[in-house]
Amino acid sequence: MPDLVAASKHVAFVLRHDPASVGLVLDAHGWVEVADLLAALAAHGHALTPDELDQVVTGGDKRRFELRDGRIRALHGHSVVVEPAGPPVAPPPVLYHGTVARFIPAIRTEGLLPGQRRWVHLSHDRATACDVAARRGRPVVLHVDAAAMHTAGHVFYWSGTVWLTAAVPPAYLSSEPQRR
Ligand code: HQG
Repeated sequence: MPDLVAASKHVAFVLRHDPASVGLVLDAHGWVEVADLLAALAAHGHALTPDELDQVVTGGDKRRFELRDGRIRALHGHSVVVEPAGPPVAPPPVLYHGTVARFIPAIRTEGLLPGQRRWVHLSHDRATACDVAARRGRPVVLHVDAAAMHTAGHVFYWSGTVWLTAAVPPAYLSSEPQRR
């Protein structure tokens, strides 16, 4: 039985960043045939059974993958260029971004940029943003005026777990009051 967290990380790596590492090519929306993925993983020493892949998709702490009609794709996190998972959606008025203090000076100047990824990832609630930030250190949560961005023509996508947008200019960001 493989470690399902490690398996999930590897499947995420393949479907988000480097399908060629196991000889796969994704379609424009990031899909690949499940049978092709399982064969490619097995051929590269990362064999998973269909049941184990199901557990990777349905288990874990959050929804990262979509299985449909015998195909699978990552829903967020891509660095490879793929079309967004769905059509543009009007966002809630406020979204949240969890980061850490060392990035704040650059974020104040440049806004939120996707960096290595295809999209900037935003959270629908503060608690989720804290969890995202805690991967890197003590969380700093920024509020995003998504309503104003939407009015100004910025496009948002909902992956089912995270909100995606191309970039967030600094004018739409605000810090929370300091808590003691
Ligand atoms: C920061 C995980 C300097 C940004 C999470 C973040 C999420 C800047 C880091 C998903 C900046 C990028 C994505 C700027 C942004 N200057 N730093 N102008 N703009 N940053 O990992 O949002 O578990 O690429 O604040 O839960 O942390 O993998 O993005 O700290 O949903 O499914 O640059 O990844 O999902 O880091 O995380 P990331 P993220 P999974």
